[in-house]
Amino acid sequence: QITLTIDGQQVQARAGTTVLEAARKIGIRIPTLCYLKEVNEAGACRVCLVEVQGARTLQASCVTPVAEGMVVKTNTPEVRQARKLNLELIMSNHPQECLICPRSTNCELQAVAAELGLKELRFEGTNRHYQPDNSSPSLVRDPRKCILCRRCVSVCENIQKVTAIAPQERGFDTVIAPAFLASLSDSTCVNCGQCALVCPTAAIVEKNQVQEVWSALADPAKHVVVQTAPATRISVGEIFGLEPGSLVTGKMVAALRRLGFDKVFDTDFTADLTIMEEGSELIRRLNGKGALPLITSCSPGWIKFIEHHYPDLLPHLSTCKSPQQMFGALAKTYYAEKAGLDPGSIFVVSIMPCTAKKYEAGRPEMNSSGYQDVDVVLTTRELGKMLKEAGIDFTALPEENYDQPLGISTGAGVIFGATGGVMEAALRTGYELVTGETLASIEFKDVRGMEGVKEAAIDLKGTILNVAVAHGLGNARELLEKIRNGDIYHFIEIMCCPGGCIGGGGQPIPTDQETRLKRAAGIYSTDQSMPLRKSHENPAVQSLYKEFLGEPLGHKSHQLLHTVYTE
Ligand code: HC0
Repeated sequence: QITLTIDGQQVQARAGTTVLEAARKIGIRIPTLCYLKEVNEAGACRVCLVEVQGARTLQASCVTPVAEGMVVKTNTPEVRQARKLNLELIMSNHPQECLICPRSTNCELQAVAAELGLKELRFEGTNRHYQPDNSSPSLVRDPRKCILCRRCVSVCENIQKVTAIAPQERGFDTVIAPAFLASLSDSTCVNCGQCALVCPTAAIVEKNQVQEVWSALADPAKHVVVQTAPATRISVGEIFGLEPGSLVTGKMVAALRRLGFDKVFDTDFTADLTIMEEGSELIRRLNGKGALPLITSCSPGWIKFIEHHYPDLLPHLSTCKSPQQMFGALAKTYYAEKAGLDPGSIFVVSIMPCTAKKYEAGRPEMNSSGYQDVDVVLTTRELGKMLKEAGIDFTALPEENYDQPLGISTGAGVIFGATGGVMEAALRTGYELVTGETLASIEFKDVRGMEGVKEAAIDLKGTILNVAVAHGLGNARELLEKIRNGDIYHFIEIMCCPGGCIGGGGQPIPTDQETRLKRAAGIYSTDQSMPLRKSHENPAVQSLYKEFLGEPLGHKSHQLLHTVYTE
């Protein structure tokens, strides 16, 4: 332990702690912009300056380690003035568009400017000449709003290990962009949106498709249905001031009805269906038909990643489409038939915690209904914007139920939203299908939690199933290298984003580790509260097979619910 003094208070901190962290420990808030704990600790923005006795200049507290006997002042006239000056310089070439900016009221630059009491902008810098990049189906990059904090670069390079963007050019021309200033759509970007999640401003945001949904809702010729992803029900409340992890399924359903959707359905229904199809596929592969390990295929950022970086492992991917896409295909076939609707008039909207789902919906494989299966994907954040625009008082809404039959689900469908959830849901069903016995304890805690790669050996009454789970593409790389090196696994879950979909790139901002943990806790307690917790017990899924699909991996399933990803 090291003892230092900050603003006259003695603080004890572990060696290696920064002055910023030590100050936070005793309730002293130092403003930051580029700092992102354990992801981007670069000292680039210089708004966290403090005075350290004996040092020649003011120090960036986010990169200054504590030292024995150190005396720090965080609130002197010099410190305040220097922070303001640095902020003014950052803002000198930042567009003054706060009123119409997509991050307005949730912008860290705006918040720090208010916090520091900035009252005038004395400098006029050269506005950056780079134009917004609209090429991606998921994200919009606007270099004019970039403050060069490098958070997006760090998360893309160190957490996702994709490195699609990096600083290009020099000096005033410096811009964060793909190599050779290529567009995002021409890069290895997997559309995960982790950059948008950590961007302090609106330099990278999701591609906003709210207007397309307003137009569909206003079109009397369209029957507009909506599906909600597992991880949206425990996060959308945050936009309305609730704690992360607060379960607001009923209010979300009510809100979607108020917006005018004709039917409000649940992606959890097709998550249960995915387990039926993928579980059967696993059993088939264990019987020698197809490559092992089987790897899950429901996370579209992960799919793009394997296509770019590990094409040799593509035969391991499950042929199952994601629950989002299974839903789209069934909405325009099974549901259309049941409801007596022309599938061409059905407009399918998804509410997803994910930016890559926008890209997935537009992939050429995703039209097995004869139409584009999912028409528009909105992120959790975009749903929040729609609800605010419509003047809906979210927290005051009553709890309502999903429409049937595509709104019936089990706890197994809900846990898809957290890392390890798809695996656990598959094990709950797989165990019973393989052994013919009822599981005594249905919770597989070895595959839960935030450890980067989780492994477990599951005993299916004599047959040992080696399973592994990775979340975040950096961790996925680690696991894929093990497969290439010959480590033996039977079944693997990979989710693109840290924490799984609860940490998706379309989730409310901020999404930090504390938030992810709270959202995961919300997911697991929702599962516990559900009357049915195993996918094969979902009565609506059972009816779907009886009335329409036949059997898992049957002809119709093959046609509507499966695909093959190629290089
Ligand atoms: Fe997910 Fe999904 S669990 S990817 O994270 O499998 O986005 O929430 O909707 O499709 O169900 C996201 C979340 C989904 C899908 C499901 C899967």
